[in-house]
Amino acid sequence: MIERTFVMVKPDGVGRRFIGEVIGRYEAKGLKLVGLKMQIVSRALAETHYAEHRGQPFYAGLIEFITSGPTVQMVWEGEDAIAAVRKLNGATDCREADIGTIRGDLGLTKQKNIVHASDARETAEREIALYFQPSELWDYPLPDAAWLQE
Ligand code: 3AN
Repeated sequence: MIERTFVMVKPDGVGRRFIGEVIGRYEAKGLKLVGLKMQIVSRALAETHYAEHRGQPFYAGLIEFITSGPTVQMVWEGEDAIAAVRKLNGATDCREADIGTIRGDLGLTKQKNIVHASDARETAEREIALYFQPSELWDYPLPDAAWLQE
């Protein structure tokens, strides 16, 4: 099923010049970019985004890290896009992520793991709405669409 997912290139990914690398991997897979912006995430927005992790030992560090520098927000669309992006990203801890994935190829730690992506339909809807207005999402045809859906 065609679905949309939210992705963020975290401050380490921006700082290490991996914006293009990340976008390139999703594009090569066949996903379609339908939203894109760059910002330093405010503490309030970060706390809303990561509300489910409040109380975890890594929570304070996570908020500190995610607000520490510019980040890139994206919405990607495609056949089973949520699972596709998470497979491309690899396991949360870069040390356990398979080689061939973004985290497995490019990262060394659990917190500085380059990208965030939604893990389910409801999360994707919530995160897209948190970072994008409907008018910032673009519906446009791509000529190869027929090759990229079930
Ligand atoms: P994912 O981003 O793979 O869905 P989550 O949702 O479990 O991972 O965790 C959200 C973010 O919190 C991760 N991207 C990672 O940066 C950070 N995180 C999760 N667990 C830890 C941990 N044990 N130590 C440090 N950071 C963590």
